[in-house]
Amino acid sequence: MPRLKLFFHDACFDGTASAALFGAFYRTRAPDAVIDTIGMQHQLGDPFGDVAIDGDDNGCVDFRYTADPRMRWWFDHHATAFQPPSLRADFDARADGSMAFDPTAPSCTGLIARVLHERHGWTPPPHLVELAGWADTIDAAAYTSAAAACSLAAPAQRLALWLGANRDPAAISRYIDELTRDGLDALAAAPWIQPVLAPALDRRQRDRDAWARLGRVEGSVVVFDLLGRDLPVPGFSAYELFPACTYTVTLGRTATAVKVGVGHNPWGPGARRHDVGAMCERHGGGGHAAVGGVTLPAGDEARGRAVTRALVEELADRS
Ligand SMILES: [Mn+2]
Repeated sequence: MPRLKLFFHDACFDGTASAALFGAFYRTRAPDAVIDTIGMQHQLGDPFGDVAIDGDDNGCVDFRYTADPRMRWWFDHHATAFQPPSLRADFDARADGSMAFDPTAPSCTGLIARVLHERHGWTPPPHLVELAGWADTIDAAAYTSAAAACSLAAPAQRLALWLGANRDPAAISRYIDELTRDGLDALAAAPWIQPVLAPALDRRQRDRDAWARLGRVEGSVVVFDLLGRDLPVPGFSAYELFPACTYTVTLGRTATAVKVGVGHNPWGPGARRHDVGAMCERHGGGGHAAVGGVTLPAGDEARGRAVTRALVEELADRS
């Protein structure tokens, strides 16, 4: 049986939804195909450096471009998809019907659905149309309020929480596989999801209380220094808890990296005056215009603090 290796942006609603949608399309053309899904994380240097692109066919969704000629399918919407930027020329020279890049697309899932329809006449089944709609909402943060963004009422939002809490790569592969066939409500109610989802819902409530105590307001920025704390990044909860802030800067660490995250409050009182992704790029990171981040080597907390300080100084409107 032919094997498709499908690389996707790991632990991300849009990344996994992109993999599910593309996998469903792929199966319409190759019903026997075995699809191996492989989560990818942004890192310093080439993230494909020690990754085997060795399926009978290979694809990558919602993640950076690689010039490796074995990567036949590629779809992304991140403005920083080409790193180094010279890779863009390789894409332009190679681009054919199996690749697409559109940094204006709200989600990669929506981009894939549109492109596959235009080029291949494929219409996704209703549950995948719903999935692409939620990916557009979640990835572009197209909510009417911070409260709506932080709500965990909808199955898609509960599953996004599950994706952030899950630590088992095999479970992500199962999640993608079931999403190709099943609706979000069925998956959010599936018994195998609950052992991770239920504690995650409890923990979210406790974390909210901790973020409310920890946030430090500096001008128009709210800063969260999570180093040494057992706390995830606040995400949109920062804007629900600190509605007057224009930007949030978060310093934290994972097992493998020190990370600085920057976001603009889309529901706040202040317009965005900075290209956040470009700012982060100057510190070695990247992102979108309104959301970005810098990833540093594990242990480099001093540089993490220095980058945080520099970003806060640039963003804080102290007038
Ligand atoms: Mn995306």
